[in-house]
Amino acid sequence: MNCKLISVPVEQGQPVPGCALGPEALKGAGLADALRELGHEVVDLGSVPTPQPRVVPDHPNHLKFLPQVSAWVEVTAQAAYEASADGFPIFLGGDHSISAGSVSGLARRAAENGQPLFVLWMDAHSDFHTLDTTTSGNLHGVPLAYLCGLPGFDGYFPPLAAPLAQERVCILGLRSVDKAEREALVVSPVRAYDMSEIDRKGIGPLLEAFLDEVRAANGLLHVSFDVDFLDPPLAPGVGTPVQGGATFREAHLAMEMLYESGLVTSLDVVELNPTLDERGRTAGLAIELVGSLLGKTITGKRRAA
Ligand code: 6HN
Ligand code: MN
Ligand code: MN
Ligand code: MN
Repeated sequence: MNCKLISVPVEQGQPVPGCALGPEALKGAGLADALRELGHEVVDLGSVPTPQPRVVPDHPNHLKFLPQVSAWVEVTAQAAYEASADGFPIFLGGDHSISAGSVSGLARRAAENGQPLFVLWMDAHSDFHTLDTTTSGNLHGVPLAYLCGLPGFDGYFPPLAAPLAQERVCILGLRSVDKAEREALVVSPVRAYDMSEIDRKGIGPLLEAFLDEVRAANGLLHVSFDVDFLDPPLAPGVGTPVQGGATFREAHLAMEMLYESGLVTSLDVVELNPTLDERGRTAGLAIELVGSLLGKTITGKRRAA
């Protein structure tokens, strides 16, 4: 695989300083070497340059850094569109607002190629607020709603070349969903699996069913990995930790299954905040998990898909 590292050092979509240092922390902790050891080529495309704020109308809701985040979404979408011409793009955040850009660029590419794009959103949160429903005003809480074409983004976020088909989206790991998000998810075909569902059915069977659908549709699969998917004692270096997250083995199993499926074509790693980390353990675990997603196994043996 030709892995392309694209850094998007944005933290204005969330309230805690330090998240913009995520890409450097992942690279400094050896992400590229870990991928090269697995036999991949790695090119570091550097950082998306900081854009000028976009000119947007005033919004009645209190939204934090809307002109700045909207501009990052626009430039990240363009970077993603260009990078997805070939290879395996890996977007390093930055907060989860960057995925409003990465996924929209990938969706534009997929639509042009006539391929259905599926998205696996691994996250404690659903990020399914619209600009009208967010109560925090933190724009890392809205990317999935935007990508799915929910109303109210026109004029504020860049126009979407191709909204995601909601039935091709699966959220995994939920344990913090706000009231308005819950109301929107209940009437949406987005699959939203919370931790209770994972406890009952197991992460393996839930993920397998989604992968079967991607395979049957001959689709592309983007994985948007919010590090707060993981249980906070394992991964303390995040700005919005929520108790009761995925365990070490659940996370690895998911990544191993994703690799074995052969379906994943791109990845986001977001929300790592190295200033909240404990001696680099969250960055280290994130790198291990990306390794599992890209072919690392315990014994070195391959299992049949
Ligand atoms: N993330 N639902 C909360 C909010 O402020 O809208 C939390 C969002 C967290 C977003 O972790 O990417
Ligand atoms: Mn998120
Ligand atoms: Mn989250
Ligand atoms: Mn639902």
